[in-house]
Parts: sequence; structure tokens; C-alpha cells
Amino acid sequence: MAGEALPYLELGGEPLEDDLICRFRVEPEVGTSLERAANALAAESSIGTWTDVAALTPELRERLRARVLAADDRGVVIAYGAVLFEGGNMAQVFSSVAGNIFGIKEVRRLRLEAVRFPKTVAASFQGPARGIQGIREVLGVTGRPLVGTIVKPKIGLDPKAQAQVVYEAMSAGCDVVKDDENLTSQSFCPFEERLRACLDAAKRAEDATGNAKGYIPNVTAPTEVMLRRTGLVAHLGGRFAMVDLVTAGWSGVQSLRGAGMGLILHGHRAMHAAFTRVPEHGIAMEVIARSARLVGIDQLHVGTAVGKMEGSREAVLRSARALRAWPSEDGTMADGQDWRGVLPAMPIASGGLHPGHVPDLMSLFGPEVILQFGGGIHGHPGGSAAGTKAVRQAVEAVLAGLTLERASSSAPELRTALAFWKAQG
Ligand code: RUB
Ligand code: CA
Repeated sequence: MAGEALPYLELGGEPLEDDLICRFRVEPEVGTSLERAANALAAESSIGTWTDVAALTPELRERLRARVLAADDRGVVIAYGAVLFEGGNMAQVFSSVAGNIFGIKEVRRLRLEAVRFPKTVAASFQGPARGIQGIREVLGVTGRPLVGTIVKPKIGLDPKAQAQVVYEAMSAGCDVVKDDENLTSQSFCPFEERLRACLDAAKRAEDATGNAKGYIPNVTAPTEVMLRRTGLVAHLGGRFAMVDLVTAGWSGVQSLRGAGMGLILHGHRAMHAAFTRVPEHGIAMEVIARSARLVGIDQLHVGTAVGKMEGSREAVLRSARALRAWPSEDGTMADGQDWRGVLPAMPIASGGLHPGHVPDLMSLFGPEVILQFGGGIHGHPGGSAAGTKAVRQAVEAVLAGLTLERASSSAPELRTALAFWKAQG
């Protein structure tokens, strides 16, 4: 439609300091120009609808409209004034910039690739209670990646059996041991009983090894139940809690963080791939990672690039950087976002990993990461303790500059692990 009014376009315009900026990849519907699709996106995600509305006066629109600053091969950049957002409400942010627009007919496919949160919006969220430094202080570990495991089988064990796995893995060298994403409080493993048994196992492992240990119970549930569960964790001296942040939702996570219990919040991202996986559509994991850090997640699954789950090296690193970027004194991070006071969070590499992956993982992430193994520890032919030792031996080998093959000559558990998983292809 030549000459049609596209009032949300301001191509070539400059963002204001206080704008929240989104970069989208847009595939317009056949017969729709990129400019028209971008205009529709900006309208629907801010104040407009499909037709003119009398109460939306030119003045009101001018004041509150989102502005399309670019629409070309590199994507569509839309700037939103901070006034469009309620402080401290991540659900509202996503309902705006990642809501209805995924369903409008002007776009065939749409992906939210990156978000820049301005200072005012970033400052309205609490951020991690403990962050990377707090996690390391609690566990007393410096200079190496943290090592964790997920109890396997993922569900089915009773509290006593779960606690036994926790004890074995911790006493053999795991820093943290966690529940899996679909274990909450089923009849065969009620939350409170499991929590008590596993915290007791962690305490025994601490006594046996002289090292601090963290049991990470999955508290995912309706918000008031999560709050009760985390209250119990804190009351019993636990220091971590895991939440399935996508299925529980931003508000659930914010309520956990807002309760001020000071627990380290572990974010499992089950269901993220429903919208992060297809490169042409959905929401990039980087956006989820950034937002998770703002709402208070201390440690978050970001993928591995080498394990069983999808995700390229670049995508994994983008998420890791969004979590770890440390604000300099003036609050600015390497990516230009001003997040004064928001502590850096820890990335977690997890999913289909075994000790043979450790060199790749350490070169990809560096030391600031939690390396987390489920099957790659409990599937070791020697059992969970041997599997844990094999992982720790692999980490030590890399730190010492040795190949795993070389190190395995004096590390029998690692030798067995390498041969076992090599044989499995
Ligand atoms: C891994 C596991 C986690 C995955 C999820 O177990 O239980 O749920 O890490 O994937 P295993 P992601 O080590 O046996 O594969 O971390 O990519 O979100
Ligand atoms: Ca799992």
C-alpha cells in the first residue's frame, strides 16, 4: 500500500537513554512489506491495535508509541520508552515486547533476538541475592569450575534412596547435587521428607570431606507452595533452591526472590526450547538468561554446545555472557547495558555430559561455570561415586594442562569413564 501511514516508524532515529530496545528478526507475511510488519509490531507491543481508536489521540500516541528505529536485513529494532513498563514486573515486560506480536498476521515468523534493558528498568528488579561470588563463598571453592550432579533416575527414588545418591556424589567430590526438573513432591518422594533426608546427607558429606556442599531441592509449584517450600529450606539450613523458571513463570521467580530468604536460586529452563530452538521464530535464550538474572536467578542452565541438547557455541556463549557480565563502576557492562548493582550470575552447562566433555566445556566457558552431569556420573560402570571421581579427575587434568588420556593413566575412574562412553559412541 504505497503512501500508507506507518506512524510507528522512525527509521534512522536514535534511541533515548531510557529506552528499552528490542532487536527482532522478522519474516513478514507474503505480500506485507518489512516496514508495514515492523509498524504493526511496534503498535501491538506498545499502544496500538489494528484500527484507529478515537481515544488514541495523536498526542497520546506520540507520547507512548514504540518507535521502529531500523527495519532492514539486519533485523527490526524497536525502542520502547521506560514509561511503558511497570517497575519490577517482568511478566508485564514480556506481555508487552514478547506477547501478542507473536500471533499477528503481518508476520509469518518472528524472533526476539536481544533486549537492552535501560538503567531505570534494570534497577527496578532485585537481581541475584548471592550471584557468582556468593555461590563460591557458600561452597568455599575458587579457581575451578564447580561440579554438580542431578540425581538419576530423574524421578522414582524414595527420599532415603535419593539421599543416598546425594551422599555418595557429594562425598566423592560433587559440590552441589540437585533434584531433576520433574521431581517436586510426588507421592513416592514427598518434598519435606526428601528435603530433610537430603540436607542430612549433605551435612554428613560435609563432615566426611571437610568441604561445604549444596543440596538443591526443586521447589517448583504454585507460588504460595513454592514460598512454603523455600521457607522450609531456609529454616532447615539449606542454601539453594531450584525453580523451573519457564513453567513456573517470571512472577513465581520474583516472588521467591522477593521473599528475601537469601537462598541461591537455581534456574532450570525446561520448556525453553519450545520457543528458543527454531532460529527463525520465538525468543532467543540470551533474552531469557538476561531476564532471569534481573529477576534474581543466581545460576542458570544455558546449554553445553557439546552434550545432548541443542544450542550452538555462539548461542551458549551469548547467554553465559549475559549472565556473567560484571558492571563496571559506572554501572556499564561490556555490552553497554547499565546494570548497576545487579550481581553477575553463574552459567550451568548440563545435558548429556560425561567426563570426556570436560576439556571442551572448560575451554568454552572458562572457570566460571557449574559443570553438571546426570547420566555421565550415575551411569559410570563403577556407580555414582566413581562417576563423580572421574569428573573431578577430568577437571584436575585440564587445570594441570594434561590431556584426559594422559591423566587417566593414574586415574582409574576417569580411564573407565573414557573407555565406557567412547564405546557407546
Ligand atoms: C541433564 C538434566 C537436565 C538437562 C536439561 O541430565 O537432567 O535436565 O541439563 O537441559 P543428563 P539444559 O546429564 O543425564 O543429560 O541444561 O540444556 O536446559
Ligand atoms: Ca533433567
